Amino acid sequence: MALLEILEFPDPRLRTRAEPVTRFDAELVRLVDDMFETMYAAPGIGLAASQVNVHQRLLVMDVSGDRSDPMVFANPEIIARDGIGLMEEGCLSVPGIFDEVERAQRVTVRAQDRHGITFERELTELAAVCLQHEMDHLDGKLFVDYLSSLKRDRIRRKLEKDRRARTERHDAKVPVGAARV
Ligand code: GNR
Ligand code: NI
Repeated sequence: MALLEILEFPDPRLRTRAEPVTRFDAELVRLVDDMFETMYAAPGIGLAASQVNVHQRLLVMDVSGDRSDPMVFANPEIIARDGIGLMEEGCLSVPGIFDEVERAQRVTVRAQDRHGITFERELTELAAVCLQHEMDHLDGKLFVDYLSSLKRDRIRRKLEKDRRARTERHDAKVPVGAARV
């Protein structure tokens, strides 16, 4: 098992459109395991492969709060949606930012599991919101894209500043004269 690095807005790699999963092999099962480990450690309730720089149509979720309902969706498609509601969202790729987004309240999703078996599942409430949020990632879309360009620019500048501050702190740990590779 391994923790994967999560890309952060405005990294252009988050804008990649993911390709269908075609190989349901041991490597995919390992990727799914690593995505769960990364998501639980963050902690988060969902993670799309796009966020860990793997541009395949794959996402994991667990909205149970006690790790009791891990869900894997490969090649997900929403085949029915119902209702509309506003929900406060956050994103591991947009750390520390929360805002309201309009989403369908109930969705039926058809997808494949980690072994390639097709299933359908109906999701409501937080699980429905999370699935739509994760599926957006697979199309290179982030929740901040639903906000005004003014807010999005402000968020981008804040995250760039936070990232610079983090980089400077790491630099300070490097002893003077030490080799950098
Ligand atoms: O952990 C997460 N919480 C969350 C809360 C409300 C709506 C969506 C989410 S998904 C997010 C993890 C993440 O960034 N997944 O892509
Ligand atoms: Ni996200």
